[in-house]
Amino acid sequence: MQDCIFCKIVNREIPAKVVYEDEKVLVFHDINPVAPIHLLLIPKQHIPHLLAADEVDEALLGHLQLVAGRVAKDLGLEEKGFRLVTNNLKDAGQVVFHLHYHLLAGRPFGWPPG
Ligand code: D5M
Repeated sequence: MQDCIFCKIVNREIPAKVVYEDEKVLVFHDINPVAPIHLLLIPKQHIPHLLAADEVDEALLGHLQLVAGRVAKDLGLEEKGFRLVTNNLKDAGQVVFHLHYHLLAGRPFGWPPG
């Protein structure tokens, strides 16, 4: 999608610190980290948010979660754990309208979130 910042990262039109890539998914460092580890996992395909996803995206969404687990393992988070968050639309605080999961780790997190 033309004006989407994450599509531009996928197309290498703007830089990002990529830590994992396959044919469907890209994982890179968040530009404004809120934890010692703060990665973004995105489908390469432009899906604005989960409400815009469909049955045809089922395998892709499953794949994204498996990648999150693998990346977390590679980062040595088996013991301490991590948080996986997706903000959908305005009240959740979504600012980039290309579906993404925040993988957060490296410090304890409170519940409920603010
Ligand atoms: O979070 C959107 C997230 O996207 C936010 O944590 C900043 C991050 N962001 C925005 N632009 C970039 C670039 N260019 N590189 C890396 N990270 C970026 P949301 O869930 O929509 O509130």
